Formats: sequence, C-alpha cells, structure tokens
Amino acid sequence: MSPAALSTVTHRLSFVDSHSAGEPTRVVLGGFPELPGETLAQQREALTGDFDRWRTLVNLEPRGNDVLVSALLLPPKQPDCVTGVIYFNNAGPLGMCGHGTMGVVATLAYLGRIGPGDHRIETPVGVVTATLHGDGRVSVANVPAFRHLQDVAVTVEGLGEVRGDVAWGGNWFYLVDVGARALTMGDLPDLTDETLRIRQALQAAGITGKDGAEIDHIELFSHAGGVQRNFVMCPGGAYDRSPCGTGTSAKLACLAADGRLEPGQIWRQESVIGSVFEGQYSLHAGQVHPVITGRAFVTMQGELLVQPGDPFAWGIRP
Ligand code: PYC
Repeated sequence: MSPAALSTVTHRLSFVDSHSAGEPTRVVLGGFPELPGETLAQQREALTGDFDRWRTLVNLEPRGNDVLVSALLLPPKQPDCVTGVIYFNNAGPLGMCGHGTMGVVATLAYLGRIGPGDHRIETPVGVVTATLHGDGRVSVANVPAFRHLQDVAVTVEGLGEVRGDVAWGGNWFYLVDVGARALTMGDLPDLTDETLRIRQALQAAGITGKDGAEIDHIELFSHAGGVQRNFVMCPGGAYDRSPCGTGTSAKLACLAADGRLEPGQIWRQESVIGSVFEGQYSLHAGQVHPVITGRAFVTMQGELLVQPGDPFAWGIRP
C-alpha cells in the first residue's frame, strides 16, 4: 500500500472527554452529519434510524466503550440556549443525562465558550439550566421529576419477589430499596446480574413508565451505615460510576412523594464507587424540580479517525 493510502482518513470527529464523579462523557464537537428534524426530539429519533451507525462509531469499541455516554452538540432550536445536546450510549439515545450535562458544561468552560453563571441547554426532553460555579462545580436544574407507580411487585428469576417504585427523572427508573445491604465494588458482578434480571422481569411483566415507556434504568439504593448509596444499571448493561443525575432526580421525586425530604433540603447521594452528587428540589405548581450538583473534569481531547477499509469503522456491533 502506498504511504498516501496509509495516511488517508475518510471521517474525522472532534471530541473532548471528561468524567463526572467517575462516569465518562464524550462531547462530540464536529464531524457528525447533520441530523434531520424540526425538534431535538425528532433529531434524536433520526439517530435510531439511518444515522445510528454514527452513534456506534463514536460510542462503541474500538473508539468508545460500554461505559461511555456521548453528548452530541447541536445548534439549539431555542435561541436563549447555549447549545442543544443529544445524549447517547452503547444501547441508543438517552432522554437526559445529569452527569453528561456536567461534562458538557465542563467541556464548554474548558474550551472558553462559557464562564461561571447560568446556562440553558436544550435536550430532547426539555430545557435544563446548568450553573457553573466559581469553584468548578456544576448544578443541573433538571426537567421535572415524578413518581409514576409506587411499590410495584415483580417476580425475578433467582431473586423471587422484588418491590420498587417507577419514577421519571429525565429517564425511566425502577428504584429498589435494598435496606442496609452494603453496595460495594466487590459486589459488582452480583449487582450487575441482579439488576439485569430485574429489568428483564419488568419487561416480561409489561411494567412500564408512563404511556408504555420502557423502564431502561434500574436503581438499587441502600442506607448501610447511614450513607445513602446507589447502584444504577444503565440501558446498555454498564453500571453508572456516578450517582446518576437522572437517577438521583427520580429518587428525589420518590422522597418528595413520601414526605421524606423537604424542598431545599440537601440529599447526599453516593455512588457504588463512593463518588457523590448533592441533590435538592423545589416545588412549582406541584411539580418536583430537581437540582443536582457535582463536578466534572476534562480528561482527553482529540479526533476520532476512520480510514478506508476499516472493518470496525462503525463500531463492534452485536
Ligand atoms: O447521570 O443521568 C445521568 C446518567 C444517565 C446514564 C448515565 N448517567
């Protein structure tokens, strides 16, 4: 092969990677094709069709991995927003992503595009406001969260009857109280196996979010030793290293519904790796408006490259 052929590249996508409380985000800045659609929700739909291979190029191995959540920046439809964003992972597009929004804000700040203050960001499920604080922390005022179903029982193979709440926090969650059971990294294989079984059982039993929406996130939470800890299984089979911004929002909605957390009271949510988000909520017209605070750090910047003839240009797909 000639040296010219070996240096040929057909696609270049610029990106900045970050992590929020340990959970990685890849912000895609350029090189992605324009997605058709009048709204971000329609553009998100396009990602599940013809353009899905661009999602897999960015997110799947060998350029990405199962843990990664990507954030595609798009021109906002609403002029007062600093950017539009569509989140996706190894399984498909997401509605909202709390840790991902912290990553977007840290990335825009790193690039010098924004400074401390409030920034409105448009997502397919609504506009969120992110505040970049002077010390680098980011607070995400999420879309309203609510508990849809309380104390729903499902029979899970190998586990028996499991009970949990179904709640929306920007994605759909089934939240299971595991009491004083310690959720530790030593237990990851079991936690992964159990949560995947629970998700399967919910599907088999036809238990869904509102309007038949699939419950694609499973959240176990415990209070062992007085510490509020969670383990969140994401749609693609990887667990969230962070306490999960949308999962913490769903949790806040359940606490509010149970009268266990007052508006403005801080909820300290620890993840299975021991990282922390702080959550609180305010009530407007009876709706729970969660605010989740954490810190993101940029980790990498570069270009994803595709060369002609690469059999895994579009990712290693199942
Ligand atoms: O932080 O909302 C979140 C999130 C969703 C999936 C992974 N992280």
